[in-house]
Amino acid sequence: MTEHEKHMAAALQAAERGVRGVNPLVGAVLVDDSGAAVAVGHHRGAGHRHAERDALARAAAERPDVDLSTTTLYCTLEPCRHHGRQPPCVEAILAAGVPRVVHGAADPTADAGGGASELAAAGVDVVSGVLAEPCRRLNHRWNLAQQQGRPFVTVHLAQSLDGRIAAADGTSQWITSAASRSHTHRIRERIDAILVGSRTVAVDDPRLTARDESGELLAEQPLRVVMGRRPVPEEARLRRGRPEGEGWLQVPTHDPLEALRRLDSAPHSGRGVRHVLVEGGSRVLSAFFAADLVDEIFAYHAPVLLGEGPSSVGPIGVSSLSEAPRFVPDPAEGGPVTLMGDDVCVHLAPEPS
Ligand code: AOF
Ligand code: ZN
Repeated sequence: MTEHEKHMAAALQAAERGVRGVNPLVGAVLVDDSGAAVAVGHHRGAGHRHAERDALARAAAERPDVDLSTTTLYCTLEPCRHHGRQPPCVEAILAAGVPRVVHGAADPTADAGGGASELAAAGVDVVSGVLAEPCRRLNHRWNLAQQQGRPFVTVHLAQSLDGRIAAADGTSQWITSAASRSHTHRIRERIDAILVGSRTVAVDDPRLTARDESGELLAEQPLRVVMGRRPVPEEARLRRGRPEGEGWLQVPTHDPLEALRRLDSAPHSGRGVRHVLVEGGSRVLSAFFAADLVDEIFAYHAPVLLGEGPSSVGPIGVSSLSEAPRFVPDPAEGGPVTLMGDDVCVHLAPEPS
């Protein structure tokens, strides 16, 4: 391993502490001229400061003795050059007077990408492509979603040990633990939209709001999306009162890509919908899996056997093991496996291509 690769590996590790979705996972390490790390930063997720600024802010707070004009900034992603929810990292790097930047993957987006050449034009010594492959793999599905011009898709599977979502008589509350459900509500709070099938709305009458343990609404609420053609019943809880009855829409299609593209331009929090949580039911889930539109899975496995009950995912067109989509542990958010009450929550992503 070269010196550059060693520091990039540390930045990759830091990146994994973040939350991927609207934004990618990004890590940054500031190193002095003796090769010692001065500060480590990471991006916590959309709306939070970027990894580069995080590292620079930590250096300013914890190591004011270090002269930044003698340092090198390692970052897993090319520093951004645009004003989004956050100001451009390129500006912060130039303002801090950091003379060298080493980055891993390129930023594939049209607006934020191109920061490396801006830095080089301003006289910064830029090295690109160090550990480029692992840096790209860390966000491979995020990159794909950007290329396809659609929101990032997280899927939630709350199921029994044998992959079922209800008993034979339809009873399903609650299969998973309170801790698992609370985790889901925290995810609901930070995504832009939650999507379920029109059949699920008719059968389960879900509220699809983000709530705390006592049932109070959390500060941020997702747009609620019903996919499919079945009419939403007049008495559905989705329609009722304020704020319960606000912020929902129906996309009358069975094509998941079409549904996502429509959502991309649906207004939410002053911007488009860029991160969608798909919660079910089994038909909607199979449509998303069959179309390879699942970027991330949180699978909650409760230690209960339901045997005869319906399974969480319906047919996906797989007739032989060799055709079955495989998933790999997703290191984001503190690791791929978490105990939640008596449940095991597994965080997965499709195998990188
Ligand atoms: C970086 N460092 O840590 C991240 C970057 O809405 P914003 O302002 O947060 O910008 C999001 C875009 O910036 C995102 O789509 C991606 O292109 C880039 N993410 N860039 O320099 C970071 N998270
Ligand atoms: Zn940035």
